[in-house]
Amino acid sequence: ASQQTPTRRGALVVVEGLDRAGKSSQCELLRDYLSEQGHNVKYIRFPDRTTPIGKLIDSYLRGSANQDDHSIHLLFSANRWELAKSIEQDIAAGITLIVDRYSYSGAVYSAAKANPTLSLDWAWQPEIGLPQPDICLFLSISAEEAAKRGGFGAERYENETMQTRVRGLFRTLFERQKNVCVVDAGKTLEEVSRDIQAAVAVCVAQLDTVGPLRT
Ligand code: T5A
Ligand code: NA
Repeated sequence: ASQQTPTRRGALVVVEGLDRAGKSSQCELLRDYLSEQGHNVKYIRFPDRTTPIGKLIDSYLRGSANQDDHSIHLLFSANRWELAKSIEQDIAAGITLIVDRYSYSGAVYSAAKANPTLSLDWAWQPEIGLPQPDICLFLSISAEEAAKRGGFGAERYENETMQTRVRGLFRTLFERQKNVCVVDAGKTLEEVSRDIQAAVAVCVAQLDTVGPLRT
């Protein structure tokens, strides 16, 4: 009797960091690298501005619509939940997903608003139960290095006060999280990319032993 080899699941790889840390550039480089290595790979990003919820988020970020802090927070989270099933299905089908921002940005940017009823703990709650990353690469960059990469854009949150708070909150959050790998993002594109490839290679090699994707 012929026996089918079970599909080896894909990995859930999250890339996080401050604005201009180089997340999107590195996600693209990692996607190309993993494809060349023969992996089935997909690159997705949050917020996903294409869905109905994503469109609300987009107009909020551009400043053309206002939202209560809690309300927009829950929309960012809902934007991940609406893709949770498809993330699980892709991983089970053997696709490695590279995710540009995830729950960590979700909790940290909302908590950085210093709204007295929106703590980091409150902000984390709606993220619980989402697919858990096999690895979260945190692209760490100093405020000085980030500033060299061009001025702030026009979107909400792109200002010094927010960025400083976000930096501190990422640190607090990552002290409590597993599977976080801090990458020095102040180096050249190629150097950062090599560091990421090395960390992801270790993660992918362990997939057979870590079992199914956790939620
Ligand atoms: N947000 C997001 C929430 O509040 N809640 C949530 O739940 C989520 C998911 C939009 C905003 O939404 C917030 C956080 C954000 O404020 P976004 O669309 O991901 O999030 O933000 P973007 O503006 O697209 O991305 P960033 O500004 O954060 O930039 P990246 O992706 O970190 O950086 P990248 O790759 O675009 O590079 C920036 C510049 O630096 C250069 C690049 O060429 C580019 O010019 N660069 C380098 N230069 C020198 N050396 C290197 N190593 C370099 N790497 C990149
Ligand atoms: Na980006």
